[in-house]
Amino acid sequence: MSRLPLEKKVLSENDRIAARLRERFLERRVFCLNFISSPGSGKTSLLERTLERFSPSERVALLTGDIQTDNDARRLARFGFPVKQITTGGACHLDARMIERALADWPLEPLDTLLIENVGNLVCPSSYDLGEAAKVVVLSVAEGEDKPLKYPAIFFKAELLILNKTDLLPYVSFDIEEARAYALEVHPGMEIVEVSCTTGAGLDDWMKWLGRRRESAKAEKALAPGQA
Ligand SMILES: Nc1nc2c(ncn2[C@@H]2O[C@H](COP(=O)(O)OP(=O)(O)OP(=O)(O)O)[C@@H](O)[C@H]2O)c(=O)[nH]1
Ligand SMILES: [Mg+2]
Repeated sequence: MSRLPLEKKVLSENDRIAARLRERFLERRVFCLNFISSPGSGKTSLLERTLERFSPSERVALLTGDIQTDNDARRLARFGFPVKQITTGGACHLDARMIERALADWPLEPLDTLLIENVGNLVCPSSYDLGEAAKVVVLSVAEGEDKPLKYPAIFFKAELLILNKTDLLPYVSFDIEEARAYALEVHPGMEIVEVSCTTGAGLDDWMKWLGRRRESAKAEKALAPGQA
Protein backbone atom coordinates (compact mmCIF):
# COMPACT_ATOMS: atom_id res chain seq x y z
CA MET A 1 0.00 0.00 0.00
CA SER A 2 1.37 3.42 -0.83
CA ARG A 3 1.95 5.92 1.93
CA LEU A 4 -0.53 8.56 0.86
CA PRO A 5 -3.80 6.54 1.07
CA LEU A 6 -2.87 5.21 4.53
CA GLU A 7 -2.09 8.71 5.77
CA LYS A 8 -5.42 9.93 4.36
CA LYS A 9 -7.27 7.12 6.11
CA VAL A 10 -5.63 7.88 9.48
CA LEU A 11 -6.45 11.57 9.16
CA SER A 12 -10.07 11.00 8.15
CA GLU A 13 -10.52 8.61 11.10
CA ASN A 14 -9.04 11.33 13.30
CA ASP A 15 -11.41 13.94 11.84
CA ARG A 16 -14.37 11.69 12.59
CA ILE A 17 -13.40 11.38 16.27
CA ALA A 18 -12.53 15.08 16.48
CA ALA A 19 -15.98 15.98 15.15
CA ARG A 20 -17.52 13.78 17.86
CA LEU A 21 -15.39 15.52 20.50
CA ARG A 22 -16.29 18.95 19.16
CA GLU A 23 -19.96 18.09 19.40
CA ARG A 24 -19.51 16.91 22.99
CA PHE A 25 -17.65 20.11 23.91
CA LEU A 26 -20.42 22.14 22.31
CA GLU A 27 -23.18 20.24 24.10
CA ARG A 28 -21.43 20.44 27.48
CA ARG A 29 -20.38 24.05 26.85
CA VAL A 30 -16.67 23.34 27.29
CA PHE A 31 -14.25 25.82 25.68
CA CYS A 32 -11.20 23.91 24.44
CA LEU A 33 -7.80 25.26 23.28
CA ASN A 34 -4.95 23.26 21.72
CA PHE A 35 -1.45 24.71 22.42
CA ILE A 36 1.25 23.87 19.87
CA SER A 37 4.93 24.83 19.66
CA SER A 38 8.45 23.47 19.21
CA PRO A 39 9.91 21.70 22.25
CA GLY A 40 10.74 24.24 24.94
CA SER A 41 9.03 27.35 23.53
CA GLY A 42 7.14 27.75 26.78
CA LYS A 43 3.74 26.01 26.53
CA THR A 44 3.84 24.64 30.08
CA SER A 45 5.23 27.93 31.40
CA LEU A 46 2.37 29.84 29.74
CA LEU A 47 -0.16 27.42 31.25
CA GLU A 48 1.47 27.79 34.69
CA ARG A 49 1.24 31.59 34.47
CA THR A 50 -2.38 31.25 33.27
CA LEU A 51 -3.44 28.90 36.08
CA GLU A 52 -1.94 31.13 38.75
CA ARG A 53 -4.07 33.99 37.41
CA PHE A 54 -7.30 31.95 37.54
CA SER A 55 -9.45 32.04 40.64
CA PRO A 56 -9.74 28.65 42.38
CA SER A 57 -13.44 28.59 41.44
CA GLU A 58 -12.54 28.54 37.73
CA ARG A 59 -13.78 25.30 36.16
CA VAL A 60 -10.68 24.50 34.14
CA ALA A 61 -8.92 21.18 33.41
CA LEU A 62 -5.76 20.33 31.48
CA LEU A 63 -4.44 17.54 29.29
CA THR A 64 -0.75 17.56 28.51
CA GLY A 65 0.94 15.40 25.89
CA ASP A 66 4.53 14.24 25.84
CA ILE A 67 6.44 11.39 24.24
CA GLN A 68 7.82 10.42 27.66
CA THR A 69 7.59 11.59 31.32
CA ASP A 70 4.79 13.20 33.31
CA ASN A 71 6.94 16.23 34.16
CA ASP A 72 4.50 18.75 32.67
CA ALA A 73 1.46 17.24 34.41
CA ARG A 74 3.32 17.42 37.72
CA ARG A 75 4.24 21.07 37.10
CA LEU A 76 0.64 21.94 36.26
CA ALA A 77 -0.96 19.91 39.06
CA ARG A 78 0.58 22.29 41.63
CA PHE A 79 -2.17 24.82 40.87
CA GLY A 80 -4.97 22.58 42.11
CA PHE A 81 -6.90 22.10 38.87
CA PRO A 82 -7.46 18.62 37.40
CA VAL A 83 -4.60 17.58 35.10
CA LYS A 84 -3.93 14.42 33.10
CA GLN A 85 -0.74 13.50 31.29
CA ILE A 86 -1.04 11.70 27.97
CA THR A 87 2.20 9.85 27.25
CA THR A 88 2.28 9.05 23.55
CA GLY A 89 5.14 6.52 23.82
CA GLY A 90 6.77 7.72 20.62
CA ALA A 91 4.08 9.55 18.66
CA CYS A 92 5.09 13.13 17.85
CA HIS A 93 1.57 14.57 18.30
CA LEU A 94 -1.69 14.07 20.16
CA ASP A 95 -4.60 12.68 18.18
CA ALA A 96 -8.33 12.85 18.79
CA ARG A 97 -8.53 9.23 19.98
CA MET A 98 -5.99 9.97 22.75
CA ILE A 99 -8.14 12.90 23.88
CA GLU A 100 -11.31 10.80 23.80
CA ARG A 101 -9.61 8.08 25.85
CA ALA A 102 -8.26 10.57 28.38
CA LEU A 103 -11.74 12.06 28.81
CA ALA A 104 -13.52 8.68 29.07
CA ASP A 105 -13.52 8.63 32.87
CA TRP A 106 -13.56 12.41 33.28
CA PRO A 107 -17.02 13.98 33.43
CA LEU A 108 -17.13 17.12 31.29
CA GLU A 109 -20.20 18.56 33.03
CA PRO A 110 -18.32 20.44 35.76
CA LEU A 111 -15.93 21.94 33.21
CA ASP A 112 -15.98 25.28 31.51
CA THR A 113 -12.52 25.23 29.90
CA LEU A 114 -10.19 22.47 28.71
CA LEU A 115 -6.59 23.41 27.89
CA ILE A 116 -4.57 20.86 25.90
CA GLU A 117 -0.78 21.12 25.68
CA ASN A 118 0.32 19.20 22.59
CA VAL A 119 3.62 17.35 22.17
CA GLY A 120 6.48 19.78 21.45
CA ASN A 121 6.57 19.77 17.65
CA LEU A 122 5.73 22.46 15.12
CA VAL A 123 4.83 20.06 12.31
CA CYS A 124 2.78 16.89 13.10
CA PRO A 125 0.31 18.36 15.64
CA SER A 126 -0.94 20.82 13.02
CA SER A 127 -2.49 17.92 11.03
CA TYR A 128 -4.50 16.46 13.91
CA ASP A 129 -7.77 18.12 14.86
CA LEU A 130 -8.53 17.48 18.54
CA GLY A 131 -12.02 18.97 18.50
CA GLU A 132 -10.71 22.23 19.96
CA ALA A 133 -12.36 25.62 19.48
CA ALA A 134 -8.99 27.08 18.48
CA LYS A 135 -5.30 26.32 18.16
CA VAL A 136 -2.74 28.61 19.79
CA VAL A 137 0.83 28.54 18.49
CA VAL A 138 3.69 29.58 20.77
CA LEU A 139 6.99 30.75 19.23
CA SER A 140 9.89 31.87 21.40
CA VAL A 141 12.32 34.55 20.35
CA ALA A 142 15.16 32.05 20.65
CA GLU A 143 13.93 30.10 17.62
CA GLY A 144 14.42 32.52 14.69
CA GLU A 145 11.93 34.87 13.12
CA ASP A 146 11.56 32.81 9.93
CA LYS A 147 9.59 29.97 11.55
CA PRO A 148 6.17 31.11 10.23
CA LEU A 149 7.56 30.83 6.69
CA LYS A 150 9.25 27.47 7.30
CA TYR A 151 6.33 25.84 9.13
CA PRO A 152 3.36 27.67 7.61
CA ALA A 153 0.66 25.06 8.33
CA ILE A 154 0.49 25.67 12.06
CA PHE A 155 0.74 29.46 11.70
CA PHE A 156 -2.09 29.35 9.16
CA LYS A 157 -4.32 27.14 11.33
CA ALA A 158 -3.73 28.82 14.71
CA GLU A 159 -5.95 31.74 15.70
CA LEU A 160 -3.38 33.26 17.99
CA LEU A 161 0.41 33.52 17.90
CA ILE A 162 2.10 33.97 21.26
CA LEU A 163 5.62 35.34 20.91
CA ASN A 164 7.24 34.20 24.15
CA LYS A 165 10.54 34.86 25.96
CA THR A 166 10.56 38.56 24.99
CA ASP A 167 12.83 39.11 28.00
CA LEU A 168 15.58 37.48 25.88
CA LEU A 169 15.29 40.00 23.03
CA PRO A 170 18.37 41.99 24.13
CA TYR A 171 20.47 38.82 23.92
CA VAL A 172 19.30 37.18 20.68
CA SER A 173 19.22 38.40 17.10
CA PHE A 174 15.47 38.03 16.65
CA ASP A 175 13.66 40.72 14.71
CA ILE A 176 10.23 40.70 16.31
CA GLU A 177 8.68 42.99 13.67
CA GLU A 178 9.91 40.64 10.95
CA ALA A 179 8.47 37.63 12.83
CA ARG A 180 5.10 39.40 13.05
CA ALA A 181 5.22 40.28 9.34
CA TYR A 182 6.02 36.66 8.36
CA ALA A 183 3.17 35.34 10.51
CA LEU A 184 0.77 37.83 8.92
CA GLU A 185 2.04 36.90 5.46
CA VAL A 186 1.08 33.26 6.15
CA HIS A 187 -2.10 34.12 8.03
CA PRO A 188 -3.44 37.62 7.29
CA GLY A 189 -5.28 39.05 10.28
CA MET A 190 -3.77 36.57 12.74
CA GLU A 191 -3.82 37.84 16.31
CA ILE A 192 -0.38 38.14 17.93
CA VAL A 193 0.49 38.66 21.59
CA GLU A 194 4.02 39.25 22.89
CA VAL A 195 4.75 37.82 26.34
CA SER A 196 7.45 36.82 28.74
CA CYS A 197 6.46 33.98 31.03
CA THR A 198 9.54 34.85 33.11
CA THR A 199 8.87 38.55 33.77
CA GLY A 200 5.09 38.45 33.27
CA ALA A 201 5.21 41.10 30.52
CA GLY A 202 2.26 40.85 28.14
CA LEU A 203 0.42 38.21 30.15
CA ASP A 204 -2.51 40.57 30.78
CA ASP A 205 -2.96 40.82 26.99
CA TRP A 206 -2.96 37.02 26.76
CA MET A 207 -5.53 36.70 29.57
CA LYS A 208 -7.71 39.32 27.86
CA TRP A 209 -7.58 37.35 24.58
CA LEU A 210 -8.47 34.16 26.46
CA GLY A 211 -11.43 35.82 28.19
CA ARG A 212 -12.68 37.38 24.95
CA ARG A 213 -12.33 34.15 22.98
CA ARG A 214 -14.08 32.15 25.66
CA GLU A 215 -16.99 34.60 25.63
CA SER A 216 -17.25 34.51 21.83
CA ALA A 217 -17.24 30.69 21.92
CA LYS A 218 -20.09 30.79 24.43
CA ALA A 219 -22.05 33.11 22.15
CA GLU A 220 -21.47 30.71 19.22
CA LYS A 221 -22.69 27.85 21.39
CA ALA A 222 -25.77 29.80 22.35
CA LEU A 223 -26.59 30.23 18.65
CA ALA A 224 -25.63 26.74 17.52
CA PRO A 225 -28.71 24.57 18.35
CA GLY A 226 -31.51 26.68 16.80
CA GLN A 227 -29.31 29.17 14.89
CA ALA A 228 -32.00 31.71 15.98
N1 LIG B 1 13.89 33.46 29.55
C1 LIG B 1 12.72 32.85 29.46
N2 LIG B 1 12.64 31.53 29.62
C2 LIG B 1 11.42 30.96 29.53
C3 LIG B 1 10.24 31.71 29.26
N3 LIG B 1 9.21 30.84 29.17
C4 LIG B 1 9.70 29.62 29.41
N4 LIG B 1 11.03 29.68 29.61
C5 LIG B 1 11.95 28.58 29.90
O1 LIG B 1 12.01 27.74 28.74
C6 LIG B 1 12.18 26.39 29.11
C7 LIG B 1 11.10 25.54 28.46
O2 LIG B 1 9.83 25.95 28.95
P1 LIG B 1 8.58 24.97 28.98
O3 LIG B 1 7.44 25.76 29.51
O4 LIG B 1 8.93 23.71 29.67
O5 LIG B 1 8.39 24.70 27.42
P2 LIG B 1 7.40 23.69 26.70
O6 LIG B 1 7.01 24.32 25.42
O7 LIG B 1 6.30 23.31 27.62
O8 LIG B 1 8.35 22.43 26.44
P3 LIG B 1 7.92 20.95 25.97
O9 LIG B 1 6.70 20.56 26.73
O10 LIG B 1 9.11 20.12 26.29
O11 LIG B 1 7.67 21.04 24.50
C8 LIG B 1 12.11 26.36 30.65
O12 LIG B 1 13.42 26.34 31.14
C9 LIG B 1 11.42 27.66 31.00
O13 LIG B 1 11.77 28.15 32.25
C10 LIG B 1 10.36 33.12 29.10
O14 LIG B 1 9.40 33.87 28.86
N5 LIG B 1 11.62 33.63 29.22
MG1 LIG C 1 5.64 21.42 28.20
